[in-house]
Amino acid sequence: MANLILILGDQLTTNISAFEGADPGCDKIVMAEVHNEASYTNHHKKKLVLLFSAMRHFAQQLEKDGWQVHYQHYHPDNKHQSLEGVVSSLLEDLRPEKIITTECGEWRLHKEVCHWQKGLNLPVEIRPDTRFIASKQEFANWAKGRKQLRMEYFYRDMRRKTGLLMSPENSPEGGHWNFDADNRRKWSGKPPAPAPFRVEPDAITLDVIDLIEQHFPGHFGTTEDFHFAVTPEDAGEALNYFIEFALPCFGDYQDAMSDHEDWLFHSILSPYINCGLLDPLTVCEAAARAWYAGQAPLNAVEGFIRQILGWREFVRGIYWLHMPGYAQENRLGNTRALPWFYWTGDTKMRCMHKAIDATRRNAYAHHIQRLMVTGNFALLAGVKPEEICDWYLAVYADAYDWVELPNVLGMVMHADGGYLGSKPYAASGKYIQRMSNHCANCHYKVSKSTEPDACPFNSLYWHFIDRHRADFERNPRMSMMYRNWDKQRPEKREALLNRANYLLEHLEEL
Ligand code: FAD
Ligand code: DLZ
Repeated sequence: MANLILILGDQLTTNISAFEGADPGCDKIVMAEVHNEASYTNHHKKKLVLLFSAMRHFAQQLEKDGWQVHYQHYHPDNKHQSLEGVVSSLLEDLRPEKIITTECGEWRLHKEVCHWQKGLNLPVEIRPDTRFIASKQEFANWAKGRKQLRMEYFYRDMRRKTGLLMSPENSPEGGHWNFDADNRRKWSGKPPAPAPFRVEPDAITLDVIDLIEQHFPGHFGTTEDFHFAVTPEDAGEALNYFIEFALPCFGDYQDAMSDHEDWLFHSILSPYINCGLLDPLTVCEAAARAWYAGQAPLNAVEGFIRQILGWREFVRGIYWLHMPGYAQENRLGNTRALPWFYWTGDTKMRCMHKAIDATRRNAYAHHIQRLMVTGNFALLAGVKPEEICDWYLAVYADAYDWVELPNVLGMVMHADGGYLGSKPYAASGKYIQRMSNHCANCHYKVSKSTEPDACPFNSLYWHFIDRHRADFERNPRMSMMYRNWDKQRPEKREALLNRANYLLEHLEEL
């Protein structure tokens, strides 16, 4: 008897476990564009275009390859607006023996699918997502008994497991596990950054753009200049393009920001890796080959591989180990609402304006913008984790709860009490000045702290340090900050706190 195989919008590959043992002659594939998934957050319009178009291309390819596919195109009047509704509507006609699916990336949907078997009165086989390098159990075993988790040690295990950048003697290539110290250069415009890889929209993508414009007008961002890949072939070309043109400088300028360049030397591959168009291990192997072939230096290649083999796997492990409780964490007791300018980019702070405006146009901002600009500001201002997490989940083409939540709640907001990261990434305007040219074009003066035109990051930084003394004073990585704060004259400290209090009361006006 036939099985019904459900493929989700972020599972767009036949290498997904749900396909294992499937028979094109008898099993039926179901894919559906549904309101519930398209609107559980205010998804960026470009993310909706990317996913619906990639889903349609994938379904078309499956049909060409001889699979029977039931595909629901989005329409607000569709009878079934949830995945369960679509699946249940097929059962009477198809009478499958069971439903097969690969586990969802997000707790929200996973919880629902786990109840389907009872509701649909049919076996539902949920298979593990083998696209990840470490299984959930493997990560849980590694984490067992550790009070704090450190990505670096997990990453070394993943290097050993995959053999990536390991010498024949099983030691790290180049003699070190990590070349991060070499990866902190400011970018002055040279060498020029490559333009992002572009795919011009085909007829399917153009149809989807019209659909999103018509039915999702209130969603964040714009569909203008959509140039993402929507097929595995084009995503593979995006990978080749990155390896050839950006990877050689990826390491040097990994932490840099620019007033004139949105993408710098980043790969822009996360939207594809996360929805199944690219396989994470294949991406790492391609980067490693570039080093062995002498096409890119080790600091770049190791730094890039660490992001995927280390950070990406690490945050996913933490997510599944601690959900659903993790989403409720707020150890710094933040209560402030997210300022409205996160949705408009309408702020005189140049770095914030640039990061949010790029996000609105591109559904993309690179890591340092997310961490040290929009994230840092939310941390310093004491924004409620729930509100800033909702923002990050909505605005990026690569955003899914399993990767967004640990990055925002753990890495940026330190709301898990330091479980994911050993210290908060709090920084004053000096850091932004050191790594970018934003400050030269800013309304605020990074050299000032207490005056009306002083950079808000400066006094907010000291306010953060002061108000969280009990949380961080004994953290060895923070003690120097407290010594510096205590060394300042009392009048200076008071002026800084007064200025920060004023800013906190007038956040919307910044
Ligand atoms: P590159 O800089 O070229 O890095 C290469 C790859 O490494 C990325 O494609 C990605 O797959 C992986 N990677 C790098 N850093 C991380 C990380 N911290 N966690 C997981 N994977 C990583 N990444 C997402 O995929 N989805 C998110 O929703 C997301 N939200 C984030 C929110 C915040 C506050 C922060 C600080 C980081 C977030 N990241 C997220 C991680 C990272 O910023 C993005 O993966 C990266 O910017 C994507 O751009 P890129 O493909 O050009 O990455
Ligand atoms: C993100 C997303 C969107 C916007 N739309 C759909 C959809 O219509 N149909 C679908 O199957 N998947 C969609 N997705 C991806 C799911 O939200 C994703 O599979 C879950 O969040 C689990 O990671």
